[in-house]
Amino acid sequence: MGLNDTPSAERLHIGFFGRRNTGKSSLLNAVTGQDLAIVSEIKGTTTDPVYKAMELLPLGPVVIIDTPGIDDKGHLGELRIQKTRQVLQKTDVGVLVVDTESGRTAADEELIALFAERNIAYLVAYNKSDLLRNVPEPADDHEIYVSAQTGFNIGALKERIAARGQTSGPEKRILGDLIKPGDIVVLVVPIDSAAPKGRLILPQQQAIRDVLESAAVSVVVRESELKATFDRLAQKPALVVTDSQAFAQVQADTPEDVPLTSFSILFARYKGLLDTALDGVAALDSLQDGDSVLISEGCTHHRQCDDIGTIKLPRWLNAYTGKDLKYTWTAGGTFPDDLSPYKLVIHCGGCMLPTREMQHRQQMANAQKTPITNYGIAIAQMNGILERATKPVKFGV
Ligand SMILES: Nc1nc2c(ncn2[C@@H]2O[C@H](COP(=O)(O)OP(=O)(O)OP(=O)(O)O)[C@@H](O)[C@H]2O)c(=O)[nH]1
Ligand SMILES: [Mg+2]
Repeated sequence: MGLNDTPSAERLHIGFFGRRNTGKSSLLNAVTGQDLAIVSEIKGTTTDPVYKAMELLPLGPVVIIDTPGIDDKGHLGELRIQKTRQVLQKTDVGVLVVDTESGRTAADEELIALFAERNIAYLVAYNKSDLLRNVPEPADDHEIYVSAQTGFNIGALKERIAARGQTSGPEKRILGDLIKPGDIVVLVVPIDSAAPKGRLILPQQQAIRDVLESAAVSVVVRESELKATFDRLAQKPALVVTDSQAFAQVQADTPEDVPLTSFSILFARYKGLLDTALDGVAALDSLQDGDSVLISEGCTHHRQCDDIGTIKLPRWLNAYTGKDLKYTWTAGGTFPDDLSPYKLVIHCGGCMLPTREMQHRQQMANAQKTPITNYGIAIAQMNGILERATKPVKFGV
């Protein structure tokens, strides 16, 4: 991924759902103005979800998702629901496409219930309204009458999707709100055998970008060069941000009066996950012999995270707690519905998962009263520097 690409997790994900043949694929083509999806009069043309990243005005960078139609039997069936849930994990705005002539059915109501369950903003698009003699007034602002065929109301639909997708509140920053123009921020990036060849990982890229936007100065170093860097800088850094894996050395080499935090803490805050993760980490100190810990990763292809999750974390946890713990691992889109077997869930930072999905996993854990924290915060706790590392985000620098 290049620096100029909007990361997938940051794009607005728009999913088209509905019964077979209602015109989901046609509507997707109309909205994007491109022939992306195959359309036919045969029911069940789209067989698997299709994801397409693109720039779409007035929405900006988006991912458009076409989904297979659900059947007309009025009941989604367990497998369909499972498949739909997988797409819903990634969906920010759901467009339920209904054939205007046949209207809404029980299957549509089930889909609406699934949107509601996950707090997903949705619209009901009554398609094929070219076949109606009179287009009725929508019942409420969830509904819109459209025609993929004639283009009727397609512009309005896009605007409504944009309105639904807008997150309220002030724009969130990774660290830009903590620093001033001209500040020096030292970013500590270990380059070990598990680091990706030839590039930086996404959170590092995003942090550098945010420093640039603040007209501040980023100095990017390995932990082995940190000490010498302090000696050379004429201006005291406003903040040091480290990869959690290098905590031990970085905290030793960073003068007490220089604020120190980690990428994982900054991103947990950015995604609204920090408070729960800080509550959850307390469970580390009450683990007993035989307790089970779930270690969850958001993707399946990050060697660096894999190395931390499967090897380093268990080793550190065993040493820190002195207990005989049992470990379970999950990776990628899977996350257990039932968390009751676990005394603690330690999740990766989720840099490749949509924020919505990370929040959903936290909510599941909260609802089941299972403590949940993340890799970086657990590592800070085990290194005895959680208090120091959270100070900059709690009290500023
Ligand atoms: N009259 C009319 N026909 C439409 C409209 N939109 C789609 N169709 C027709 O409806 C049929 C199904 O369209 P698709 O876009 O393949 O429907 P789909 O919901 O993606 O279907 P599956 O992938 O099979 O679930 C095709 O014959 C389209 O030409 C519309 O706005 N008006
Ligand atoms: Mg289709």
